[in-house]
Amino acid sequence: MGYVREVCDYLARTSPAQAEFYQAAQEVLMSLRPLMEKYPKYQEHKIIERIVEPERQILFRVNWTDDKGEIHINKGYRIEFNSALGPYKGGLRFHPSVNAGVIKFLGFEQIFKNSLTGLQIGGGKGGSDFDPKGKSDNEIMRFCQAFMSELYRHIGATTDVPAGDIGVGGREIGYLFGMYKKLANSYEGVLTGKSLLWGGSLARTEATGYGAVYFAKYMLEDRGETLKGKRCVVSGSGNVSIYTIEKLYQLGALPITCSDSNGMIYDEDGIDLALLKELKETKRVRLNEYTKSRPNAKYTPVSGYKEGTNGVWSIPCFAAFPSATQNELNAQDAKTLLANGCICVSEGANMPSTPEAVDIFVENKIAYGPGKAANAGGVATSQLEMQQNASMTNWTFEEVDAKLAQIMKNIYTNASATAAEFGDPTNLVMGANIAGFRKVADAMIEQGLV
Ligand code: NDP
Ligand code: 2IT
Repeated sequence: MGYVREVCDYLARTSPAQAEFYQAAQEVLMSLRPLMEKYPKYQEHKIIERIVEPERQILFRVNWTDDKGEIHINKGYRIEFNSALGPYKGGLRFHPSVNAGVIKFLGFEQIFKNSLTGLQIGGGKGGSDFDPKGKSDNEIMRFCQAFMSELYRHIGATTDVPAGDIGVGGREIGYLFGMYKKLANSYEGVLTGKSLLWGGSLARTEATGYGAVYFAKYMLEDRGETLKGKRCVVSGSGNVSIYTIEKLYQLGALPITCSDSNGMIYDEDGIDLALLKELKETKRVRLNEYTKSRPNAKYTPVSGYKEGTNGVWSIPCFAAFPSATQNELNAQDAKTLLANGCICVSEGANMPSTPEAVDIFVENKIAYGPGKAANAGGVATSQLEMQQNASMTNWTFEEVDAKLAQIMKNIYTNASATAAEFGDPTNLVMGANIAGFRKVADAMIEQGLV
């Protein structure tokens, strides 16, 4: 069908230089072809043309002063992509690589991910090109306050509910919430990922990583396999990676790698989780510090990776958990993983595999869980936080974790049943894209042209 090319050409012409957004859009649109052929209503209502266009894009200036009093200017973004299923929901990313195309790709993915959770949440994303690395606590606070001094007028517990993403964790959510409360004069569940002292949900911190491992578990169960006793490789060393590693241990697997943007750790005895948490959550230092306490582990800087590859994916494993960032796993990495016997890839990060790598996983029919399905546990648990805030109750860790596991199971069942319905049962890329899209599209049709 020519419409995929037409829409992609239209996007390239009207929103130039947004490579990550075209990549995300193209993958979804390609997957939708069997659905579009079977149900002409989506074309009649121009759902594709409408869904690729954000409902609202907010771009703003953020000025702040560093500890020396010097003035800095950053770009702020909040892209409110689609509200057919509920208030806009999605994280904020603070990283120097952030631009409109990155936020649009993340917001676009979020629409379908949020739909897959089965909960009432629309899709949005935001952030800034601010670089939190090396900043003092006071600088982080001043930046978050400056960022919120504009964002507060656009968000609210029933309109748009941001959360964390790369560079935004519990500390940043605290400063953002404090400023929102002051400016809006309202104490409400306007952000998720809050502290347990003031409205946060137990298990939200753990949810994305735990969810990605649950997703792998359900994919493997269907194939008569388990993670028990299996070597697993994980990239990144932030929120998603740490709790992926924690859940892997709980299920009896052996996570042997982690990484940051400077290099990777290979610890064949298993990553020392307590040490990793101390380095990354408490001390906030670089990963090369790990070998000071674990001399038997091996640290390889990025310059030591084989050219054009990510070193993490060269370590033989049974299952891989990309948990750092977009396009961190390319075709060569995918081939290496398969050649070394990897049969499962569950994406904690958003769009970590390049399109060529995705094709290799799908063609080889491995248990491949694309990000919008496998990492949906984070946003799902954010919605559980919203539910608790709205009803002024608090659930136990076990209650939230059990709901998370059930949601991940439902997502897997829905994606695989939809893949089977459209003739390719192991293709969870198609299954997740069609299942996520179909619900949003039907809601848009029912709600009229708004
Ligand atoms: P964190 O900021 O906690 O950690 C990010 C990790 O990824 C760090 O180890 C970081 O290394 C590494 N990283 C980031 N950017 C790059 C890059 N350009 N190149 C190499 N390494 C990089 O973020 P999260 O763990 O929250 O997020 C990780 C991924 O998971 C992202 O794709 C995010 O969108 C996705 N995600 C997060 C959810 C959440 O609830 N937090 C929910 C669903 C998906 P360094 O410190 O060197 O930058
Ligand atoms: O990509 C994501 O799903 C997130 N960063 C979490 C979003 C959320 O609202 O919890």
